[in-house]
Amino acid sequence: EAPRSPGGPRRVIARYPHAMLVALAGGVGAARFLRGLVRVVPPAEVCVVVNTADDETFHGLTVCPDLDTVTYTLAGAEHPEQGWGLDGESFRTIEALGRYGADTWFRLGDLDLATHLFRTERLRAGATLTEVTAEITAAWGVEPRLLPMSDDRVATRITVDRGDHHEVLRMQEWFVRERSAPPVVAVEFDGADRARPAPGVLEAIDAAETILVCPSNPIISIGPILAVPGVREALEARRDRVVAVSPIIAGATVKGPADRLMGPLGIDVSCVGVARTYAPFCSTLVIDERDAGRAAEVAATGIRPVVAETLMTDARVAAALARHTLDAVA
Ligand code: FO1
Repeated sequence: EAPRSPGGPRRVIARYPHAMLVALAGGVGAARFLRGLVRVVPPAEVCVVVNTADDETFHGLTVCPDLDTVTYTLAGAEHPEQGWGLDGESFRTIEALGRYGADTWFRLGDLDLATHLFRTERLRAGATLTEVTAEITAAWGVEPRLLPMSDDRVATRITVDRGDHHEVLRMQEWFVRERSAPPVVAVEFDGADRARPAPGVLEAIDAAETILVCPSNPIISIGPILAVPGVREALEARRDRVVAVSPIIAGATVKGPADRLMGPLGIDVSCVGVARTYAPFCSTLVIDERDAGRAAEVAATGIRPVVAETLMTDARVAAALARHTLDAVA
């Protein structure tokens, strides 16, 4: 008999060459959702395709915020309020760097630095980001398979309005250094057109029973994943098996700058705007109870709306949301 798990009977994994559930993920919102998901399905059946267009080089180190946020959260080691970085973190090294006049606005924690040192050295030695990510997740005891969307460099560039001129900022410059304040004019994913999906990404989407789009920023978290050639097409081919969770509740973001990006790019800051954006590749959208009154508008975009509590105040709510999301396409 198959071993039991809290999520019900384990399915026979050996029959499936790839993980049965694929999740497309950005940072904090996705990580919280995935923490719920692994409570209701066997973690080893989950493959997470993670945005890497927020990645940046700081002090010579390759920092991959979304990969690390998902890893630390699934390991139960994340900073509970921030959502990113490690619990109980200190910042002595970054503060000491300030003595030399180095940039300190991106707060790399003392313990977090170990991850960036290890990753940078392994990449320098010739490992791919996919390989290093597998090593890092294994070291943290994280069971789901984490795949960067690509091993090739893709970088989000945000054009902002400075009043008398436009300026192109790197994602972390706009988001962290400038606190998402400068008005957005355009968003581009530098390198996306030449990027190849990381090994296993398209295969996992093709083989998945269900593909989940986590409650992440549609523009700068899910957008870059879709921009990697082949990914959007792979999702379109599986559209009836793709289900998303709206990251917008009652016209506002829970965390992060989605509202500062969607509006200027002509996307309604609502679950309806998310529905319109996702409709070409997604058949079902989980919207929040507070948005139940907009279900008909969502349906009119061609996506089937399903109403649930989506504000993940703790892991128990996240698990219930994951269960609802899976049931929505059962
Ligand atoms: N976010 C901040 O708002 N301020 C920071 O100083 C900061 C540092 C940081 C260090 C490592 C890391 O993995 C993430 C960090 N983040 C910080 C979060 C990061 O900017 C965002 O999680 C994503 O890029 C958006 O998903």
